[in-house]
Amino acid sequence: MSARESKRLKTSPSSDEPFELLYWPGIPGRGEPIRLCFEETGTPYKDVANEANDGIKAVTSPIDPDNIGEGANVPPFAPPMLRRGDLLISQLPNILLYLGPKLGLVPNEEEDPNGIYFVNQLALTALDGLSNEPHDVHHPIAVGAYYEEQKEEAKKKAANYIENRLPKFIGYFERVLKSEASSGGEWLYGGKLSYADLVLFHTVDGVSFALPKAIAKMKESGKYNGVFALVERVRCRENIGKYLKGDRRQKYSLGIYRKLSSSDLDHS
Ligand SMILES: N[C@@H](CCC(=O)N[C@@H](CS)C(=O)NCC(=O)O)C(=O)O
Repeated sequence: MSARESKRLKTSPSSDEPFELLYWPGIPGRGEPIRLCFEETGTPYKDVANEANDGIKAVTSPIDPDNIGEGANVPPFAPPMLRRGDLLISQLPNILLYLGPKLGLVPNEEEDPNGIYFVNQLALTALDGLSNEPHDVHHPIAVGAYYEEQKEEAKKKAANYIENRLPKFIGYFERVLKSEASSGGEWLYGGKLSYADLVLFHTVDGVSFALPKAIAKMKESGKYNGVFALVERVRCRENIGKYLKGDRRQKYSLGIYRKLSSSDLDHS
């Protein structure tokens, strides 16, 4: 066996090793869809930075510019990260793709070998338009600069997002729910809840926090009833419902989903 092959084997955890989420403490952020996968399926996990006093070190250490990685793992660029045994992976959609088959949140591979790619496609689209773009609304110029330094640009970006991009993305998911692929319009794909539904729930919930008036208008229009019904369907799932009311759920604040002052939101 080559050194490379033996390294690869080292990062294949056995099925009983615990899942550890490494993400910034105190905000839902890009860690939330991962938490929702665990919560929905009743899978035990450790939310390291929120649960351990010095848990933040577990988040900062792997992304330290001097850290050249652990064993065969590629050094991660940013949280969220998932640790399981010797394996450490990052990038939210990549983590969802890893967890999907293990937690039963994608179609069975034998019955529908392409299903996982459709679920991934849907999750990526929701993350593009309902997570990454809302983040860029309040940070249109520089991720590392304060919102207050980019307020003028944020105002223009918010108006455009509310007018064009938000309805385009929510409208896309409404279209998906009407498609044959959805199988009935209850869930996005294959007539069964997948992690794409959890991502859509979280991202619409987050945008509803950040832009409540824009979302209220969309609800009133009656054009997106399928999407809003799906969001409520996820909210009322037994395990998710308990989680949302419990202590583990972090509150929205100044993360991806951030309320802008009313003067910044003429069009909302
Ligand atoms: N595309 C990545 C984005 C990761 C990301 O932007 N993480 C944020 C926290 S939500 C971060 O800390 N970024 C640090 C940076 O970009 O310098 C993903 O989906 O995981």
